[in-house]
Amino acid sequence: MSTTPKGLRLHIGFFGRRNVGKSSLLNAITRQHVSIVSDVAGTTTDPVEKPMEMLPLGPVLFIDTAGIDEVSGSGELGALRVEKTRQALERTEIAVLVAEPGVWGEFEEGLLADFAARQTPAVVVFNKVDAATPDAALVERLRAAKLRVVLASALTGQGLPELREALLDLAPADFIDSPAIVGDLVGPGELAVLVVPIDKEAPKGRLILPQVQAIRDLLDSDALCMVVKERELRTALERLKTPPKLVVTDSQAFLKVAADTPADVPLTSFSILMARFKGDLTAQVEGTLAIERLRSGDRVLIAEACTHHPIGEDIGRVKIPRWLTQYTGVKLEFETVQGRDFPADLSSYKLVVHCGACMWNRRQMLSRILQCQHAGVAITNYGLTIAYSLGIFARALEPFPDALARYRAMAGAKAH
Ligand SMILES: Nc1nc2c(ncn2[C@@H]2O[C@H](COP(=O)(O)OP(=O)(O)OP(=O)(O)O)[C@@H](O)[C@H]2O)c(=O)[nH]1
Ligand SMILES: [Mg+2]
Repeated sequence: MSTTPKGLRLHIGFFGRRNVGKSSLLNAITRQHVSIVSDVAGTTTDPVEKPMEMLPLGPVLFIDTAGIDEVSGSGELGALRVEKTRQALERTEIAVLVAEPGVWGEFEEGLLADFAARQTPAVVVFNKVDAATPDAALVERLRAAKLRVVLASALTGQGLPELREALLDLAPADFIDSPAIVGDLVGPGELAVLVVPIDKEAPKGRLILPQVQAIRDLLDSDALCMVVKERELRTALERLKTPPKLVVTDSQAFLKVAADTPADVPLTSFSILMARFKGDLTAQVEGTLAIERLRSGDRVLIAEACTHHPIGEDIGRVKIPRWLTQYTGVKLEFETVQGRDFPADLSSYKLVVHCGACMWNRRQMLSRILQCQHAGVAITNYGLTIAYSLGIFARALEPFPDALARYRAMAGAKAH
């Protein structure tokens, strides 16, 4: 990700008076010490730019500006700081105005006016709420003006999930949407084999969206694409002169397809492709490992983005509960929700197993992931859960080196 050109990174600027905690907030949100923090007002002088990978947003460029206020804004040096900050504002795509409780005036109003004039989306953060409470009427007035307001503490971490969520909400759509489903994994002229079972659950006369999107994405990448049912896979592979670059299967046929695909051919599922395309694969890989911690009586929430009538051996209601129960060997309590009915209070669940959210935009899915992280609840998805329960997790992650490395680092010797 460090190779992402600066121009393609989302530029997030931190503005505010001296000493309000801009650098501290930035460090806290990135969990890295990128700017020097001190209690001497005026520590940051030039804007500090830091390219980061901020989950779930992706490549961002944080700009930590020098604090300006009545004292530092006067004189020659002050004029330079003001000018530098103005320049930072010019390249800022999301502005974070940091203030501390009890200090608000023309300076903050002026910055908000600047943001508005440039049509730069902005979030106001009242920092240091561990030490003092911001004026309720002011917070109310800002919110009434449709501004995002977050009460935070860089010291305790309070409000940081809300700040991340605000940044996600304010980010432009073309930044949020990840470009590739599968085309980046299969080069021009290379072959992908897609395994599509035609069973009772398959809709009559057509393919489902992730399958169609995968085919289209492969065509866009000048790749070759072969589509087979799981029963014909072995014959199809035998007929090929060279092995395919990738096999993608419906998760429900994972075991058979894994058995029929030579070990040196990378294999994954549509649902795992969707975890990357619509969500955050690494975060959901981390969430999957919560399966190891499930105990008897734990509640598992199965969440489906679409509302459909369950048919036969429904994946969310029958198959995933069965596989999870077999793997863990304990009695779990499953609950299913559909569409927008996602519980506001997730605290009673140990794990959320989400569908691939193929009908949603990425922001919606990322927002759910953040909601879960916020509540301290692990979130995974259908394909990842199935691969894990069936003992082929590492294999299914092979096409995604970052996610695989994360899994190996977390699972250590137990990685399978
Ligand atoms: N109590 C409390 N103190 C904080 C918090 N955040 C920052 N501080 C303290 O406030 C002081 C200033 O923090 P900085 O992060 O350097 O502030 P800044 O806005 O970057 O300052 P300049 O770079 O000078 O503009 C430091 O002493 C921090 O430890 C917070 O959430 N709570
Ligand atoms: Mg600073």
